[in-house]
Amino acid sequence: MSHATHPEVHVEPELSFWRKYIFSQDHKVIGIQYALTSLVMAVIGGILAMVIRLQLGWPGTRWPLLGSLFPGGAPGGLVSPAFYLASVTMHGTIMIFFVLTTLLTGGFGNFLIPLMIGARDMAFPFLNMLSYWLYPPALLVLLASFFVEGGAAGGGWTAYPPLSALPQAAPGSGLGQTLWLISLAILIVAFLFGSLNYITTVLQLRTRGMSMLRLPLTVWALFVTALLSLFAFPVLLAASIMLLFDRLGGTSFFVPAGVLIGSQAVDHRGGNPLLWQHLFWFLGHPEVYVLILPPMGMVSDILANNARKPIFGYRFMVASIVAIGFLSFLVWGHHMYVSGMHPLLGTAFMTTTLIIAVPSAIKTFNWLATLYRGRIRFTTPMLFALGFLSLFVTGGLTGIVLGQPPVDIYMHDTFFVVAHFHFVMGLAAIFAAFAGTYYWFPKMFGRMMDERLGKWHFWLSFVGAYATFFPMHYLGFRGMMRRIYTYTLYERLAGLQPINAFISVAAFVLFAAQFIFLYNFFASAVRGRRAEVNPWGGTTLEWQAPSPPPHGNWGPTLPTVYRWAYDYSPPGAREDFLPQTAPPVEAAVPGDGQRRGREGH
Ligand code: HEM
Ligand SMILES: [Cu+2]
Repeated sequence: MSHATHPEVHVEPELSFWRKYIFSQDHKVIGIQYALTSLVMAVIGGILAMVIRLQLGWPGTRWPLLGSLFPGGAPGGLVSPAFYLASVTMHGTIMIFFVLTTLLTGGFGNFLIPLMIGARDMAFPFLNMLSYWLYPPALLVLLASFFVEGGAAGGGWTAYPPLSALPQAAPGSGLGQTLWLISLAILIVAFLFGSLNYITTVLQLRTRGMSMLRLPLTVWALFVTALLSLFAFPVLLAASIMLLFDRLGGTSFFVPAGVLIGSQAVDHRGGNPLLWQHLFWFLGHPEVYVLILPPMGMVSDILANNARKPIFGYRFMVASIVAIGFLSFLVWGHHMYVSGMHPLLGTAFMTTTLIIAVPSAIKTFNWLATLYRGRIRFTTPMLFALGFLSLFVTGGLTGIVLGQPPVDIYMHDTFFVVAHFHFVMGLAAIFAAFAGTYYWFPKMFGRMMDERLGKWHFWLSFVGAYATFFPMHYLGFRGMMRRIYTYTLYERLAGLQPINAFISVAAFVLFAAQFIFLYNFFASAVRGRRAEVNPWGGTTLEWQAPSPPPHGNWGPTLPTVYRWAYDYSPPGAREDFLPQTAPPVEAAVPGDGQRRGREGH
């Protein structure tokens, strides 16, 4: 559909409750469904993190409350080894696939893309509804695995064979692992439906005047993210199905001959576990960018809005997003330096890994330049966006350290890696998601979130995040491994217990602080202060729609775009911003010539 032929009037029949809120085809409802379901999963993933921290802080201690919460996993209050490994695996799986991916693309992507490009909905609303409705079955299958014989999968979120391929290998290799694979396969189909929608919508449904180089960076980031998902996820889908065949169908894609369990030889031959590692990380590294590109986009818009300045280096920002997206397919081998790869190949992956740091650094410097001499408003969304910046830089720097094979061979699978990816991916992405929630909440629910609670939430989370994860670098230097049940059994690691206890206490504070957010979120949705249409003085199109926007988003006519998304503090304008819909004449005042230069976008 070309831009000029949008249906201008769109009469909506009155919908039943079911069609309106449950089986809805409205991108905003689907976005909120995705976000709320992700929130439930985040609570479950968080509880599992607390289980992990209880065991690591005080290995071998009995916690009566834990015993009554998880009678199977922690009989008598003592976390069992199998339940510990299942907690680690499910925490990682849930947080990466069922919280961050679903929240950022399914939640923010759905809600924001049509609004920010001036469309009435996604290109394929029915497919969009299907995408969401694959998510609950996937998560039910995943959570059901806690209750089956042997418990949930225990082989890590990376599911390396042979542990994940041989049902008899360990308790967590049984039915739990099969359900894990099935669940992931269902969820990947949901992601693919979503990606097709986001890509088509951005390419086809932009309103009049919204050229690609006038898109807000949030949309650029979500667009490239959708391309990454589309190219990367099918590889994991195929690999998961192959692994299911190995487990259930007698094939040997990933299991070599001669594996012994106890003294029993397994009946497999000819496979290679490294094949899984390649397939997994061919998805896995792009996946980490699926989780960080949308935050980069959202933070760009929130920083510019709260600094009241145009984003610095817009075209470089776009180019960096595209470059990161492309390069993310060429670096997966940096997860496999210890797999016995040829040193020359290791050097090649090191080189691509260091190159990908360049566009990330460009973005970081552009954000700093955007802040420079801005009239900064320290709103809650802004605090979380600044928090993102800090966490992303902290985690990014250790990425450069880990990218060197000689260093990584020592650090691999230690807590140094845990610290790295929690900063750069987990924390940074979650802080950006909080920034986005506080920022777009008024558009989602027509009410404001409480700023005072928001600031408490921010400071406790920010200090809690550093207190929890920063000391993990040191644990890694000391050689403490990841995914270890009782490190105190090793004499050289026993002395690390006090630091681990400190980390656990900090983690409990961090966890508790999130209840401030939950309270603020639900209380504000019901009785927060009513939001104006454009409470933050934003330039982008969503701030022109009513709060919350009706089904179809816009009145009888679609908005028309005349300028880029960053006309903050334009010289000579009446207000300190010009929305993208402001026609050039409105600003025909002294100083106009200067601004025109930027309108070329
Ligand atoms: C400057 C950019 C980055 C570099 C150079 C880098 C480098 C690395 C390296 C070399 C490892 C492997 C360490 C090991 O397993 O021993 C690693 C692990 C990891 N990185 Fe990064 N990284 C960067 C950015 C990111 C970003 C942006 C994310 C996510 C948004 C991310 C998420 C992860 C995750 C999840 C792991 C752990 C994988 C596992 O379970 O083994 N990294 N990183
Ligand atoms: Cu990677």
